[in-house]
Amino acid sequence: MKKHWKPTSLISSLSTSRPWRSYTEMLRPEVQSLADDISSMKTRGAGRIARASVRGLMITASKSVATSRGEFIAEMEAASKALIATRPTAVSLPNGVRFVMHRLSKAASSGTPLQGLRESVIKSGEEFIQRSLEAVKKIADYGARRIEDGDVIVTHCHSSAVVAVLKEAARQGKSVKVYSTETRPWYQGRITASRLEEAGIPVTLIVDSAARYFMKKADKVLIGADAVAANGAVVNKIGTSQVALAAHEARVYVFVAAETYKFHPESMVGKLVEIEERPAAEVVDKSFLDSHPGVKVRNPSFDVTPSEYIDLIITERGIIPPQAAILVLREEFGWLPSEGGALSLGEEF
Ligand code: RI2
Repeated sequence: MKKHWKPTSLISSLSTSRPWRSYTEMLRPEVQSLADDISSMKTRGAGRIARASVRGLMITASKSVATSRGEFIAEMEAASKALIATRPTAVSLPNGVRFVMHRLSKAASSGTPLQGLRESVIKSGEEFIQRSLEAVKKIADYGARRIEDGDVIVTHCHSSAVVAVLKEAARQGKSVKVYSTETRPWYQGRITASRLEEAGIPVTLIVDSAARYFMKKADKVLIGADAVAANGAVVNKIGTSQVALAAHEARVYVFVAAETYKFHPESMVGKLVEIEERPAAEVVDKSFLDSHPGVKVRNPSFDVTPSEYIDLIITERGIIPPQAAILVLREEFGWLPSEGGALSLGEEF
C-alpha cells in the first residue's frame, strides 16, 4: 500500500558548542565520569542516556554532604546543567533530568526538609527509570502488532526500542528479516545486528549508502528517535532522513519507535532542535587530518525527517500519526512559557 507526501522545511540548527564542562566544578567524581561516558558516547542511545543522567542526579543526592537546603539545591542544579549539556540533541536527557528536578522543586517549595529533598530525588529518579523501562516494553508490545509475518524491515543505527519491537514480533512467532545499516561513523548498526543475531532474527548488515539499493525489497522501515518535535518531525541518527526519503520513493512505510519522553516540549513554542556536531576525528583518523590541513570535515550526528515521510510513531501510550505529536506534548507537558523561566512539567513525562 502506498501513499503521497509533501515535503516540508526542516527544523534544525547546528551546534558545535560543548558547554557542559563549565558546570563541572561542583560535580562529584562519579557523576563527572558518568557525564564523560555520555559525552564520549561510551553510554549512548536516547533512552539509556536519559536513565544514566537520572542516575547521575540520584548519585549526587545520595552522596551530597550539603548541610542546608540551599546548598543541596545548588548542587543538584549544577549536576543537572552539567548532565543536560553532555549531549544537546536527544531531548530524553533533559526531560529525564527535569522530571526529577521538577519534583525536587515542588518538594522544596512546600518546605520539605533537607533529608526529604534528598529522598525526593532518589524516589523520582527510580520512578523515571522504572517508567522508562516499562515504556520500552509497551512500545515492543504495540509495535509488534504492526509487524506482519514475513516482513522485511530496514533499520538505521541502534535503537533499543526498535530492537525490542523486533524481538517481541519474533517472540510472537512472526518471521522477519532485517537490513541494518552500519551507521557511520560510530557503526551502531553493528550493535543492532548483533542484538538481532542473539535473538535469532535474520539480519543483514549493509553500508549506509546501500539503503536505497535494498529498499525495494523492504516492507517497512523501523527507526528510533532522539527527539520528536511538535510538528511530528523526527530527529534521529544522521542518515535517517535519507533512509526515509528512499522509503518514500519506494512507497515503503516508515515507523518510528519513541517513548513520550523523547517528545520535545520547547518545540511547542517554536524552539529549534539543536543538532549535535561531533569531532572530525570520529570520521577520519588524526593522521589524515594532520596530513590534509586543507580538508574540512563535518560530522553532524543527527538529522531531521519531516512528518510527511513518517507514517506512525509507536509510543508507550499507543500508536499515533506524526501530526498528533502536538497532542501528546500538550497532554504530557501542558503549555510552556514562551520564553525564559523554568519548564513547568506536568505530572507525567
Ligand atoms: P533508543 C541513538 O542516538 C540513535 O539515534 C537511536 O535511534 C536513538 O538514540 C534512540 O535510541 P546515539 O546515542 O533510546 O547513538 O531507542 O547518538 O535506544
